[in-house]
Amino acid sequence: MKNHSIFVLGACAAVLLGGCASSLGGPSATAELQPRSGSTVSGSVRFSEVDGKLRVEAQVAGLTPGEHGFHVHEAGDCSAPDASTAKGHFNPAGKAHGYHGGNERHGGDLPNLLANAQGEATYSAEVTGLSLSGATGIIGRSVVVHADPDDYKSQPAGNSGKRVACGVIAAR
Ligand SMILES: [Cu+2]
Ligand SMILES: [Zn+2]
Repeated sequence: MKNHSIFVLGACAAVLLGGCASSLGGPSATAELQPRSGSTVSGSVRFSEVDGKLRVEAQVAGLTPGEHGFHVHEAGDCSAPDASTAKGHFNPAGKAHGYHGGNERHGGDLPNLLANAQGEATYSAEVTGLSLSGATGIIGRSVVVHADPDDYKSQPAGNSGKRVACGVIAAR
């Protein structure tokens, strides 16, 4: 009788874990933003796949009010004080820098972050051309916040200025 009770408890635990995983909506990735270029910017970014697009959600603080360039960069290395080690925009399709909603763009080109008067940004966007893993995968790369707005046209990076925060993207 005792053995039977333990078996039932074990089966329930497995069902509970399965239910928990599905309610979280499948695999995702996160990046913790670290300040760079002498800034005090911090925050977190979450990535998940939704209907063939990549959903990007972020909560960022310590910004100057207004728009800030926001991109997935090629290298998962934020170690330099100016985040130059993150290299350029992630560009799996070999295209020019551009507007996130257009066809001629780097995969890593995201809509600008918009900070309020308190320097805080709450962000949610869905973009094509990126995924969690595979040829267009962002895991193991980095996400960078810039001092200035991305103008969505200047080459090679939208003239968005210094890199004020950087985070390496990791599967969670
Ligand atoms: Cu960038
Ligand atoms: Zn770009």
